[in-house]
Amino acid sequence: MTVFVAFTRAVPRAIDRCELTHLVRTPIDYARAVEQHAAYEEVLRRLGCRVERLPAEDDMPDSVFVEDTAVVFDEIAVITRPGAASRRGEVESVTQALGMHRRLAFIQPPGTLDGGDVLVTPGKVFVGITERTNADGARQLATHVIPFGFVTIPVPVDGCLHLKSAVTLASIGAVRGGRTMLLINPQWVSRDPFDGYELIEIDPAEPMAANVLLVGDRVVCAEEHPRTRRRLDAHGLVTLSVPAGELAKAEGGVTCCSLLIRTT
Ligand code: CIR
Repeated sequence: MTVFVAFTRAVPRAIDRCELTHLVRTPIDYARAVEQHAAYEEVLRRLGCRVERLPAEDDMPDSVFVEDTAVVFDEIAVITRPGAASRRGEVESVTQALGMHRRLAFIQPPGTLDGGDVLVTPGKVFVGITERTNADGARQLATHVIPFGFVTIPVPVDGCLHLKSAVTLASIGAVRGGRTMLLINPQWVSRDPFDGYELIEIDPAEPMAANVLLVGDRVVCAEEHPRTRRRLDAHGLVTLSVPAGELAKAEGGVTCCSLLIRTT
C-alpha cells in the first residue's frame, strides 16, 4: 500500500487578510475554518496519511495553503517562489521539513511558481500560466524534472486563480487499469492540452468543484459540490467529502491544504 506523509499547517489567525484575486472578501469564521481544517486532516489520516503539521505561521495570512510552496515528486521536491510577494516567507519552514524527505531544487527570480498551478500526471506535468506563475517559473520547473522523464506543458488559465482551480487528477490509469481521469471546468481551461486523458466535466452549477484531491485511489471532494461528486461516483470513482466552505472564502480548495509525500 502507498503511504503518504501529508504536510499541513494550522489556519493562521491572520486568514482574514488573505490574498484574494477572483473573490470579493467576505468574513471568515475562524473557529469554523479551524474545525473544517481539522476534519480535512482527519480524512487524510483515514486514508492512511501520516499528517505532519508544519510550524504555525500566524502572521502569514495564506500559510494554511501549503500546496503553493512546493511541488513534490518521488525523486525530488521543487521549492517554489510564490507569485504573491506576501507569500514568499512561507517557503522557509517547508524547505526545512521537505529537506528531510527529498533532494531539493529551487525556483529562482525572476521565475514565479505556485504549487496550485502544477498538475502532475504520470509522465506529464501541466503548468498553469497565471498571475502567480510565469513562463520562467514553468521553464525552471521543467529543467528540474526532465531528468526524471517528465514532459512539462505550459497551459493558459483564464478566470480562476490556479490551474488546479480548473482541473485536477481524479484517477491514475495504472491504479484503475484504465485511462487517467481528470476533473475539469472547461470555462477556465481548454480541454485541448489534455487530449488522451478521460475528462469528466464539473456540474456547471458548481464552478469551483474541479479542485479535488486524489489520495491513492480515493477522491476527496468539497462537501459544497455534491452534484459534481455524483458525476465522479457515476464514473466508478470512490469519493468522500469534507466541509471546505470557510477556506473557500480565501480562494482555497482541497488540494491547497496539504503537500503529499509518497514514502513507499
Ligand atoms: C492566495 O490567493 O494565494 C490564497 N488566498 C489562496 C491560495 C489557494 N491555493 C491553491 O489553490 N493552491
